[in-house]
Amino acid sequence: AELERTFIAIKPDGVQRGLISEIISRFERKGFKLVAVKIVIPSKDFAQKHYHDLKERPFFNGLCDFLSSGPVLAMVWEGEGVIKYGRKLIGATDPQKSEPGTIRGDLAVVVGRNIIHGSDGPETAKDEINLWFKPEELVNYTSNAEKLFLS
Ligand code: YYY
Ligand code: MG
Repeated sequence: AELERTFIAIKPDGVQRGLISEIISRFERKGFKLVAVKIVIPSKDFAQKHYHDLKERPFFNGLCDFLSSGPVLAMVWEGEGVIKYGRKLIGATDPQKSEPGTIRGDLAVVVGRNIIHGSDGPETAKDEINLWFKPEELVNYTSNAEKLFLS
């Protein structure tokens, strides 16, 4: 299977609410593999880079203020279909519309505090991984579990 990676971040509200282990466990139990992780407080300038696609939107400034307001848990997850399926685990952008069973559906109520970010496609995944991590921060390894379920 193709090596596929996505950028996932627990935003300051998710970190402050103590949801790190809950969120990591959902990706881990699914069978995805954690290949990079760090906790950082991004600068506002960095947050603007991360969300540059949204700079024309009315909520852009508040969004960037919020992302830079406290610790963010930045991660790279690897696995077959992880970009698209990661978005499925996360749920719709507006937690009012996220299905129960998804991270936002189960754990969030308002769009401005939806606790988690996930790359929305292969190009953004590559760009966001490169923005948040140096290549040497990504770990290449084969998990014992993937030997069982990948042929
Ligand atoms: O990728 P995703 O996080 O699901 O949504 P985006 O459309 O990329 O927006 C990024 C971020 O912006 C969203 O997670 C919350 C915030 N936001 C907002 O505050 N108000 C909106 N109407 C739309 C998005
Ligand atoms: Mg997005």
